[in-house]
Amino acid sequence: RILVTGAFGQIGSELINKLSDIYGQDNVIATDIKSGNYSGPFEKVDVTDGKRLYEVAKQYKVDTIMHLAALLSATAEKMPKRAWDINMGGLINALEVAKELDLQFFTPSSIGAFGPTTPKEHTPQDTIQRPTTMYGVNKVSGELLCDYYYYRFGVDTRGVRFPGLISYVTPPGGGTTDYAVEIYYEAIKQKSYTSYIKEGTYMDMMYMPDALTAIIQLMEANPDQLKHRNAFNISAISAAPEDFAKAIQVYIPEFTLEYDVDPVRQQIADSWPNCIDSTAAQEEWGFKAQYDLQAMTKDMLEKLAAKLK
Ligand code: VAH
Repeated sequence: RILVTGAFGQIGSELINKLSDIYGQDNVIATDIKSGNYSGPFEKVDVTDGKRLYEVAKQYKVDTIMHLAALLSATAEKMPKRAWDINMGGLINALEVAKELDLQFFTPSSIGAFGPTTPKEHTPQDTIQRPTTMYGVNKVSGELLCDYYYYRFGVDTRGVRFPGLISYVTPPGGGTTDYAVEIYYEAIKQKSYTSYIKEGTYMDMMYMPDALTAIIQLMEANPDQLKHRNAFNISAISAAPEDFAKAIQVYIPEFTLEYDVDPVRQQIADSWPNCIDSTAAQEEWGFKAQYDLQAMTKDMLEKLAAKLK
């Protein structure tokens, strides 16, 4: 039985369906601060309420927690103290439940866990992590906290550093990489997009199906193979806004891209790597992304054309 926090966010809303397909919907307990579109078990849980989280995990006799509830990078910069309370308070509550009930534990880190002094090209699995955003501080702290719960208490914690995730089901909320999702919606709606991230800004990106597969593959991996735990670099695509425009123009030749840079989100993006190295994940648990920019663009435009009809 798996309890998912943040179940109606960008990752959660697709993860609960993927987990239901594999393990059966009765075994996937969705929790969030608001209800959403899911016909399986749902419980209203605010992850800053550790007692409530413990009670739900105990009531449903779960053996795994996938902790996704968090504020993303741009939102966290608007309300850093609140971001600390949710991102760190929620995380340690979830880790405590995993320790008390002996649960397997997943939570994502991010390329946001790196900062301006991190090598930007082929960023190594083990390297300098001095992020300059509250979100990044939360992600580095979260990685260290999850490793601590593994070494100190034996909790089976595992995580990945997600790139910007692109999906057509639930839009992300308050991220820096959200432009890479918006651009597809606007390409369908009005054949043009104004990017708040400037030309030539490279970041790691990944299509949601690859992200979901990575979570399940990592959680099912043989623990004896894992030299790392929190958290694995994984990436699929390194792209800048103009690369998305070129890929879209193959299907919508008249698509145009303009720029109106948002200095706050540009500064966050500039502090992150251009492309990270996924070798450790490939070697330790067989990570392999299926979607490149062209395949993702084809699928995104097809699915959105149907969704936005
Ligand atoms: C964000 N989508 O932009 C998230 C993610 C790597 C980016 O952490 O904050």
